[in-house]
Amino acid sequence: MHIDDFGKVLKRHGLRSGAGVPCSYFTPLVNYTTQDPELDYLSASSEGEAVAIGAGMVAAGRPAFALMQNSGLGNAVNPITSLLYIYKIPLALLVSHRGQPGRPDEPQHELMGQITEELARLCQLRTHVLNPERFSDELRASLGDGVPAAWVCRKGAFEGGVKAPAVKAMIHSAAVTPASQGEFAPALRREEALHLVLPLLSAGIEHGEAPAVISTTGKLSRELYELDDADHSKRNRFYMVGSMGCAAGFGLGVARAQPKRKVVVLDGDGALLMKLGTLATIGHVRAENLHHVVFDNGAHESTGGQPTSSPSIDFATMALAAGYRVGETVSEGAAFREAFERHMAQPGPTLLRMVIHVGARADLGRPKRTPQEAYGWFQSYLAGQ
Ligand SMILES: Cc1ncc(C[n+]2csc(CCOP(=O)(O)OP(=O)(O)O)c2C)c(N)n1
Repeated sequence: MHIDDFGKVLKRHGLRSGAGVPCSYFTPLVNYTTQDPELDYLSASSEGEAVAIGAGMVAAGRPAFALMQNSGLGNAVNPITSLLYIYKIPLALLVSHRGQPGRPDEPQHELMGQITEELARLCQLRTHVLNPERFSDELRASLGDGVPAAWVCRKGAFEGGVKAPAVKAMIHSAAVTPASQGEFAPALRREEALHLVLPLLSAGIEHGEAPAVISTTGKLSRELYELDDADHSKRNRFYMVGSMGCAAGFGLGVARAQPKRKVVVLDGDGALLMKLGTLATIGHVRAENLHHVVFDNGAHESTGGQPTSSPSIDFATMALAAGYRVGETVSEGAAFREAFERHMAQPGPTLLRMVIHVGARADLGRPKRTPQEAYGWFQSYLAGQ
């Protein structure tokens, strides 16, 4: 299929946004998505991150696609099964088919080549082999039904189009130092720290102007849910219950789709470490409306408190090195509140690391709303309804 014709179909169905990781089968497609000024395409650091970004875009009202090599379908299985599936997010996945049976290819593609379509179907993606004559109808059907779908694209599926621009990497190297330095001893637990910034997470909520708040999976989302008002009606919240590490990518998707809305990502150290590449993606695109907060207890507390490598890592310096405008560490309540407010008042991306104690209430509940209800509320808030 000529890539220009394919692009016309995407646009006809409103798909002007997406993210992905390239495959050589997709050279015409990636050259097209990265160079067409009408498209907002982000180069992701992993396929799972691309799915999270695309899902955030869809949640914020922009139909979106994620493109990947089939080897990367393996990297994306968790966000597909615990983000797209549970929230029924109709992202369009374009998956290349390296290692197609009967066609000689590199050994590393052999097994995934055999199981690509089956894996996509097992993940309950509505799965098609890309056929130019059927693509438009299939896309319309999946968007209409609100189901995530995959198109497996064989070798030679796309042709023509513009060439990739010559890359001349100008590497800038500099020592970066965060404003905050020294030792940080925790004073609060996560729930106490969250409590301090609740008013800032809800400012403007009645007028539809509150930030979009995305909280990472595990106890953080459960605590935020419990702290929110009695009927749990804070519709600007997206309490993630899966897709560990994807809160920041999802937040980036929302931030791209709604550049005038502030987006707050409430992350954990374990989750951030799982998709550390997302720091680079956010920093590279200089997401001005994104504010990243990491509740760092040095542990995977939600699964029993096993240590993470966070104590030997400086997330604030890493964020600065990745292109964030601000990277800062705090550990005390008043400093946290002050820094959070200050970060929200300036252009992002900003990263605030709040060093906290391990510890949570024994009677901590779990979200009572179904994932689809919760997603519907968040989506309708972002749509201004
Ligand atoms: C892909 C994946 N791996 C592992 C888990 C299990 N898991 C759920 S929460 C969690 C710990 C998260 O740690 P962190 O982000 O530091 O947050 P904390 O629990 O300390 O608040 C783990 C390992 C998961 N949900 N998904």
